[in-house]
Amino acid sequence: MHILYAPNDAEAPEWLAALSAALPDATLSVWDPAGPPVGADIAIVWNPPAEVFKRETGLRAVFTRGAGVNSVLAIPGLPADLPIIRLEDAGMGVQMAEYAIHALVAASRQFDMLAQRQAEGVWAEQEVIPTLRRDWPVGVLGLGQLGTHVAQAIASLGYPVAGWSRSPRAIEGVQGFHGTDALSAFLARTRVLVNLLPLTPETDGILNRHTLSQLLPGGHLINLARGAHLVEEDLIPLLDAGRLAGATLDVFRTEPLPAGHPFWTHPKVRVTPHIAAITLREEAISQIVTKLQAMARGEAVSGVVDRSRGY
Ligand code: NDP
Ligand code: OXD
Repeated sequence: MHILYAPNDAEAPEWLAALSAALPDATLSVWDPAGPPVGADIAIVWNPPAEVFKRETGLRAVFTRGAGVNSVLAIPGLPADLPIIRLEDAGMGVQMAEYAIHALVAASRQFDMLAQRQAEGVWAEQEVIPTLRRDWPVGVLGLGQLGTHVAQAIASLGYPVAGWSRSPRAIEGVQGFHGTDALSAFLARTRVLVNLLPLTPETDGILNRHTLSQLLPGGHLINLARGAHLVEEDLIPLLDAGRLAGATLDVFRTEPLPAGHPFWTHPKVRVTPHIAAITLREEAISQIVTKLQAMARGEAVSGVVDRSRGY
């Protein structure tokens, strides 16, 4: 087996060392944009250039170093029958739950307001009102590997939680909505909206003036999936008009978020640099190696992207 690791980045030496320890018989290469084809049959990629697929014509499977596959599927000329296998949770679900809960309780427990009062040197005890969880219904867009983890973690704190998926999903403690026809009903019962959808032609721009206006009063948006889900120019007018109370954004149409972008300084927007769930090398390699070993035994593996759905 010849594995090509194709982000030629600072992490490459650690990935190669760990892969070599787990698969001592494998040949390993790092992508060299100026080099010749290496004859790889497996690639591990993250935001790969199209040249990887033009040059390495013997690939029989591609693993992604993350959960989202939109950047790989967008590559022109990606061979139609090449299996793309993505990370499934691999330690990201718990990170997403931590992030979503942090953003949720910053609003529901008034921690954002209290940080402001600290900056002013004000003891704000009289301003704090008890949190009634029923006043903070949470809706999770996407009930896959990560959305399910987030929905269950928030439900365990006693918040009313609903989720929206393409097909019906039965998750204990989570009210299920599915399909385009159910989106409005899902939004209308939601105050805090957490986005964990994959980016596909159907979900591109799904967070827009029309959909966000359907949230309950005092709504918050927590976008943890992809920047292109949000129509960025729609958000600030909704915040300024008081139609939304806040937004916590981890992902952006252009990353890094350009200097001078209004999100950097808007008082109702929290920005983090695409870190909601970081790929954990040990978990990721263990998952990939387990799947490679299963494939070598001729077994089917999970996490193979359905190209017709786009995720
Ligand atoms: P999954 O593929 O496991 O889950 C996707 C979910 O979205 C499924 O429930 C699916 O429905 C639902 N869905 C897809 N299309 C639609 C649609 N058109 N209408 C309604 N529901 C839809 O993905 P993951 O949970 O593993 O990851 C989600 C996303 O999180 C990734 O694609 C990536 O973009 C993002 N991400 C962001 C990170 C960050 O650090 N910010 C880190 C990791 C991931 P169904 O269940 O019916 O199939
Ligand atoms: C991912 C990501 O999709 O890091 O894994 O965004």
